[in-house]
Amino acid sequence: MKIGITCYPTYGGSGVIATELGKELALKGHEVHLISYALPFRLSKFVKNIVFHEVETSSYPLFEFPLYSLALASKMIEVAEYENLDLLHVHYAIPHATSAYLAKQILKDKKDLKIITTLHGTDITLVGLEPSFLPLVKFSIEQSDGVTAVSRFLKEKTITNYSCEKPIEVIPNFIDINLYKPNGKTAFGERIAPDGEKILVHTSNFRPVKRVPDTIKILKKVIEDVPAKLILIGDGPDRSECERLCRQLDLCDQVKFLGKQEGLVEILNSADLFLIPSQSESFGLAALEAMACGLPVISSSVGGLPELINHNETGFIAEIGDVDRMAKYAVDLLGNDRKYKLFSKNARDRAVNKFDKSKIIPIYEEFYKRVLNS
Ligand code: GMT
Repeated sequence: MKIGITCYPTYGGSGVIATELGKELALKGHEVHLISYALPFRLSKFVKNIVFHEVETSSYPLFEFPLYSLALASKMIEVAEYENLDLLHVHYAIPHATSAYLAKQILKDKKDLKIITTLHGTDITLVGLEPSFLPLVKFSIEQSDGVTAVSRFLKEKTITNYSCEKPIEVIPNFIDINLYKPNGKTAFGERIAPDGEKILVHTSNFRPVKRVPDTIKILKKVIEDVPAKLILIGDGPDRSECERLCRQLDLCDQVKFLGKQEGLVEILNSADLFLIPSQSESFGLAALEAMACGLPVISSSVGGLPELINHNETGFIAEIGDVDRMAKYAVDLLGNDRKYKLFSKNARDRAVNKFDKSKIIPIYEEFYKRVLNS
């Protein structure tokens, strides 16, 4: 198949999934055309069968804001026509599904370009709900030839919040279990915790929806019972507040801010527990990466997290903001070696058995075929 893929190229789970999907499809012999405003960060090396098409927005004194959605639609038309695409798979509805709709309509006398939209999270649960966006998002989803959501939760939200009548296929996110795997404790871990302290870890884009300050409050409670450190990976609007909270709670020596990092597998392997106390999380790809490395996860009970994490088996789930309970769960696991090992194995097994790329990529291929034949 000749497949166009559009995604956000910067840090973020939707861009990761879109790019990794593109790479896997290319490996299987499909021709993949990635269309975005910058080279996706997961496409750092040459991959046979993948071509990148950059969307450029021209500036003109009359335009106070760049016309990205239109520039994207124009690039989609160009690539679909001249590369003879069979379908265009867009990740994150806003504005990608709308640009794709425009491209499809403009091309309709020349070819039947099929559009597949994958819903990832805040495109449905937050941004898309803004009254000015809602009709546009609903329309663009319903005009897609195929729609997928990364969890049952997100599918249900789309149906209820948008009165969406389009069938939605749930295709969960995936991971490469041969890349994300337990490697044993690393030298990095010994540097962070030289006295054998336990290591908690969290990775995100530090947006308010991630509730990163909760991870620091959890650590504060955990160290009352178990010596521990917290590694925070990523960057974003809440980082300064988190640094201030560390100073206020006198935790500067126990919390390490690493900023954005590439070598996630090594860092995850140095840690013992993954924390994801989000306010909203449609899937939780970061938690899946940790589970694949054998880390039990402590999460809030929101969105798609309960579909990923089995409570009292691969980790623990608590109410949003209940840092006391989350800390109790952490102490329970970190202080009981036998239980910890069992949870660690369960977490890895669940990632391997349910979310390995070898299980999910064929589901996408099958879905593509169905849409092409519709
Ligand atoms: O929706 C977002 O906030 C952005 C998006 C992204 O691009 O990272 O995250 C969502 O998609 C990820 C990949 O499917 C999921 O793992 C995240 O849970 C989801 N984020 C939220 O729902 C907040």
